[in-house]
Amino acid sequence: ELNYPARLNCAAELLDHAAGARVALRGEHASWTYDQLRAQVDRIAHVLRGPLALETGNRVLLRGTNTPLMAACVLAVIKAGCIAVPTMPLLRARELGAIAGKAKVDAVLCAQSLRAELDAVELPPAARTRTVYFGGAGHDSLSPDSPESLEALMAAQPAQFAAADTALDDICLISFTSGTTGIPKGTMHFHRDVLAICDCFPRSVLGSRADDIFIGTPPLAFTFGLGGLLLFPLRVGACAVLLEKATPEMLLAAIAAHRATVCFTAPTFYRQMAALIGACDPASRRSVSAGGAWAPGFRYDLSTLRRSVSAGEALPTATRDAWRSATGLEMIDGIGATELLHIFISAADGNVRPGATGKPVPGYQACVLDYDGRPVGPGVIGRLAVKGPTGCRYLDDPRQADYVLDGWNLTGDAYETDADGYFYYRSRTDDMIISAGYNIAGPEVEDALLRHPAVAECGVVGRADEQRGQIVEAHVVLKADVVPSAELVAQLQDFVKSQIAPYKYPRAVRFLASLPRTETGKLQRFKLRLPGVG
Ligand code: 3SK
Repeated sequence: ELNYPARLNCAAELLDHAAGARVALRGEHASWTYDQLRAQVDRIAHVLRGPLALETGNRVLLRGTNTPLMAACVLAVIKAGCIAVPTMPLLRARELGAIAGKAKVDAVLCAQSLRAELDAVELPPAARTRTVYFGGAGHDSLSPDSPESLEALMAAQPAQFAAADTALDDICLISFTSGTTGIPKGTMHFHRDVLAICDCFPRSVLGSRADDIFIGTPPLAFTFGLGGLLLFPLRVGACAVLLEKATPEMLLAAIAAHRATVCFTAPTFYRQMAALIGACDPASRRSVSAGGAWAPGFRYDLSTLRRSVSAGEALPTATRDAWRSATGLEMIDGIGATELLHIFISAADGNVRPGATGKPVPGYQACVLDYDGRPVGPGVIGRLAVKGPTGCRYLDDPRQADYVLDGWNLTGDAYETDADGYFYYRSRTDDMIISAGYNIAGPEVEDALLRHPAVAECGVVGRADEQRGQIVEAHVVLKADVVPSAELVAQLQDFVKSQIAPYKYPRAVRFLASLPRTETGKLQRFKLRLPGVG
């Protein structure tokens, strides 16, 4: 049971309990204790309420990579009683403009390194005059007394700010998702939602602790990253390492350098990291796999890592297996949604069952419904419905009525349960391929293809077909040095037939240089379905 006081400011709650001298955030250029983070947040909150003249409930667009200052901006907006509207760093001017307009933002805090795209946006006039920049370096930095410089404005402010007196169900965050369809939706979340996600998955599945060092790749603008790399660590007084950019190799090196204990990233990253570890000297790799001490000469010391969380996309069993054999770690898979803020089905340790995402995270309920909204039993694929302390509230969007039915959130995922109550992801509801009367889940075919040594990445969709209604079409990215050929197509088809029911094999196979993905790494299958693709 989650009980929060009627008057609640979640940013103050997260910041105010941890021991001041402990390190809260480590970035590439700054490392802050809890006391230092609080002081930065408070100065920014003063800037918002003072020089920028914002009022409670005003909306502030945030644009920045994962840095301590960006994290402080998010917390400051909320502590000041305003509403944070974080945006993904790679968004272009047109997308930023659509978000700024839809959210009717009143101000903007933007990283200096990302300002070029923002400067091309037509912002609401009040927001344009209240746009400030932070975090430049070298020739990129603003002069220390520029009225546009957040740091210059902060320097004139006191280091203590009394948190705005907000209610537990005041909105503090509007998180945008373009989902896999490309049309952005704003999801609104309360102060109590922010604490609820910290008090559900991290407590009952992850088991986060004050001595943890969190690390990972999802942007703070994606609620997967906001939770895993800022809110969850703060809730237990732990430390988070914020990486401005990371390749799989850089993440492995950073885990080792920071002695990280908890990693949050997406399945494709784990797959690539497992491949890099696999390429190391096998003798030294074995000592890491045994969960033991780091072997000298081994390139990546992962001996401190105790938790690896995968979400943002379905986890292929092949990837789970590859990560386990490379590191000895059992991955914690989870499904979350921007609409529900964070992970609501997951499993860890002895509760992991092969192929299953897990069970509802304590605090959440889940069931599988047929297309008439009736619950179906184990072994039947249907629509996932979820209920819990967080839920979908779209900002001014008719799609609200499709998402929430009788208090249940219909996430758009096709799931199946087993007799023990485990939930198995099958596909997005609109990714089910119906071919000659067979229901085929694209991700199952993808998992089979990923086991072939020539395949680096793949996406499987249905393509309209006169005879079969649809056929299974695989879009395959080959590993470096593998040459596409008709023989390879036949080999891949035979391989899939040897792994899963033969009627599921891809009748069409196309080779691509890369797959279309959202900024959060989700495969955009709708793009693979466009005419002329492949
Ligand atoms: O979108 C997702 O898949 C997700 C996963 C975990 C936590 C949060 C989100 C939005």
